[in-house]
Amino acid sequence: MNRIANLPSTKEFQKIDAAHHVHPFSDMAELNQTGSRVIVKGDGIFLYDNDGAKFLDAMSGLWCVNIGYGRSELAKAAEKQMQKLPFYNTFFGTTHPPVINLSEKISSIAPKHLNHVFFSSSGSEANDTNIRLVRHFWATYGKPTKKIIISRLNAYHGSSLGSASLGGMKSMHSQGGMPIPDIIHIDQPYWYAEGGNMSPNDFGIMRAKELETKIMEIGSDNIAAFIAEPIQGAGGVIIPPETYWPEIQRICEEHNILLIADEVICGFGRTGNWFGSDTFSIKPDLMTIAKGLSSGYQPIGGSIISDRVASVLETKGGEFCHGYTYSGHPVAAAVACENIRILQEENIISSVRDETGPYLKEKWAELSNHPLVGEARSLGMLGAIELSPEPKSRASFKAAEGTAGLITRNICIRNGLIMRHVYDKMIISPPLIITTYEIDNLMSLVWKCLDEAKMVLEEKGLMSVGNRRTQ
Ligand code: PXG
Repeated sequence: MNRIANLPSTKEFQKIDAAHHVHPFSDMAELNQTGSRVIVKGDGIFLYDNDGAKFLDAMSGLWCVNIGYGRSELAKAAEKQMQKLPFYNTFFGTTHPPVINLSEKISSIAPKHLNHVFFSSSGSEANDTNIRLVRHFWATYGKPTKKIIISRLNAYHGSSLGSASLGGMKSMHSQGGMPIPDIIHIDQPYWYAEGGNMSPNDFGIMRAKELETKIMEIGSDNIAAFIAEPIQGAGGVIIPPETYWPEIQRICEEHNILLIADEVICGFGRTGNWFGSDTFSIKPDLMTIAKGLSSGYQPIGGSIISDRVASVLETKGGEFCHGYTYSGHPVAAAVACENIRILQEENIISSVRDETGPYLKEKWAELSNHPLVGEARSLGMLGAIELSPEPKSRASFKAAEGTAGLITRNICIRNGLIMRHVYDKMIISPPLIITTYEIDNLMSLVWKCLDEAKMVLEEKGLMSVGNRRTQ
């Protein structure tokens, strides 16, 4: 793509951006020195910047553009709805066709026992709703002491005060007085870094049993729910051992704890089924959704609620004093409906399950032969590479954590590949519409960037070994 002629120059854009725009999760002093990347267009799996450079977007924006960029059907759905009814609320006994259609549609694709949706505009808001909802549920049920929510270290559940407290990101908790009371964290099922010499399956059971130990310690009469992502996304695409989820499910059921599956990343096809809960046979009481619900074309999220929870709240709960101006926003809802139609009619999710997901898995696994790679794991359209100076021992780098990852990420961008780093993990989450041909192109870029990264790390003397994870 050539530059779009009538736009200001990149330098001009960057100057105004630096003067007036405060970016999320950014060190503004540092960013304003280098200047922001100005993205002006998306098409399929590609993005274009203001200078005409093309990038393969292996992150689907921020894990969300599941059907890819540039689908005019969604633009038309938004326009049509804006012309007819751009806004009306769903408070005070009112509703409208887009929110009715979307609630029904979501219920039809969600696991059978989940048939009720409370809408928000984001995953953070939906998780804040979940905190209030599970506590209100237990109070209504006659067990008001059941208030504590158990989550996991290195989980990501959003950035608002409630949802960031649910999350287990230490860097976030260190700013702004978090976590809020009655939220506690247990360890994560991250075998590569924390499993030592245990087998992944033994490790999975051990980490699940930590939940049971915590419940015994605090007393199930004080615990409302356990929340977890089927696969941790922002924490670094951490795919749990296969023993983990069945054990978690057993523990939640036996101790009468609600289970919240945070499907903000895993939902809407990313793991090759509609939800990560389908892939791992999880039976949650609540699911958090956002991102892929509209493929990111509109800000919309929600909590899908089980029949059991909904029936208690509907028969005995009275008014749930909670809601957002934009709960069930008509334009966002119309766009989400159109997105789900496309996912269904174009068999996008079954292609991930049967064709492109297995293809990516095979090609991605080959990366474990690269001398800089300690592990290459993937599932559906999610993948991670653990960078290591000594792959055999799953060793970390001696340099500060994240140094090698940042260098590799910058090399990727210079080569036209958007692949994120989480400390020294490289991660991908490509649009679900990526073809096998495009996966081949993605893989050759990844190999090239890893080769280059190894060279640069060697040149800079950054290949010294830190901790070995196995003896
Ligand atoms: N739950 C999960 C599992 C998420 O991944 C949220 C909730 C919050 O959603 P909203 O729509 O409020 O952002 C998320 C969001 C990253 C990154 O750096 C990941 C997210 C958001 C921003 C950055 O990987 N995930």
